Amino acid sequence: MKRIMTIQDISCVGKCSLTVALPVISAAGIETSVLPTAVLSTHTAFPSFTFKDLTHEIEPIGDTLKSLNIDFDALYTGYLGSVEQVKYVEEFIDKFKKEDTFVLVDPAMADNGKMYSGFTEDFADHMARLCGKADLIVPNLTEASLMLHIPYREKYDEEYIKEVLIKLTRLGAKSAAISGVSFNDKEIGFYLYDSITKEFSYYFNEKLPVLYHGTGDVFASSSLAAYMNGLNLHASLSLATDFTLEAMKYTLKDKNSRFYGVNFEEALPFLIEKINFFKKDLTNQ
Ligand code: PXL
Repeated sequence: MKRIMTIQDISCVGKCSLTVALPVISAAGIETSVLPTAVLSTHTAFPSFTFKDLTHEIEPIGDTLKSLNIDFDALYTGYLGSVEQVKYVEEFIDKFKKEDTFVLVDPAMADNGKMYSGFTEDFADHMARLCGKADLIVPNLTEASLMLHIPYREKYDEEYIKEVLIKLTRLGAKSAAISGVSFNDKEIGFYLYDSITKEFSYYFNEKLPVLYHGTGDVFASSSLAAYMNGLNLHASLSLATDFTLEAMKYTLKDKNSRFYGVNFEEALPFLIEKINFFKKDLTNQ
């Protein structure tokens, strides 16, 4: 069984970070170890929340796991609460990354042209440094713009997205995928660039007329869940796009749906079915 380590906060209520990564990746048959970087009462889009910082647990937890010879097939970082936390997470990656360890960095810190509550813009420079350690980064266009110090644009074309992707990989990541790319009212998806092969690829699916919190975490977690099951990067990100849409559709359908997260739980059978279908295909090849 593959084992991954995910490093991000745990928000008691408001589905995001660890409360998304742990169920999604575990359900896909991957042992999911967690390193909670902070405990919050809710995510930071609520009007008030508590924040218990666990920054100083990162180093001793890492040292102890290392001394026990525990290792991971992938390291996945998401929302991190401070500059100091980013530094400790970088050290954790240095400690555990081997040649074949896959590192996914989701620089979760902003959306729709704005930083999440509590961050100053210089935080993006530290996230950009962390992105340099990754095999794959999955920023949205707001996060990409902040890390590259370019103005955020709501309207753009394919050439612009390609330019941004090349700049993103210059931060040091092998591949970059911009999530939430949309060139029209009907479709939304990702645009991927592999800096080793210099290849671009993309995938789009239906764009719903709603925005939900936590879709980035659903997308990143399911991408890793698929990738750890042997799908290639493009197929993993495409399946994650479909799964995120499926979760959003369940949320829309539910008259009592919460404003603070998507109904990924009911969409999990869809994800697992698709992963199993791909795996059967892979073993038949
Ligand atoms: O979904 C990203 C995220 C994760 N964790 C916390 C957040 C957010 C976004 O606002 O506040 C604590």
